[in-house]
Amino acid sequence: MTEDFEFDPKRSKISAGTTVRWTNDSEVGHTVTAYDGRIPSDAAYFASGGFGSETAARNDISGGLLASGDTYEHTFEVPGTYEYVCIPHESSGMTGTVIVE
Ligand SMILES: [Cu+2]
Repeated sequence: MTEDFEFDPKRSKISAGTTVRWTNDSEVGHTVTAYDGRIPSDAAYFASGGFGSETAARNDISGGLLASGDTYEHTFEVPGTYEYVCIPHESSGMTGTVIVE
């Protein structure tokens, strides 16, 4: 059983080429939104809803929401550190980190 406002695990370490799948196992909507500038400079931006930038994701929060039971996947090709956030719960500290080796 996990809390409603956190990514679990909050921090994960994976190998390049790994696909990560986030599943919303809570009853409220969440986003997975990469922070612009907090991913490797040559890495592809990622966000639930398919947005091309953090700004675009923030301008359409509902478009990025994962409902209860929804999943979002991203394949990490470029080594480095990636930080991301759930936009509606940013103030609750709902952030996560993926380290790609
Ligand atoms: Cu959230």
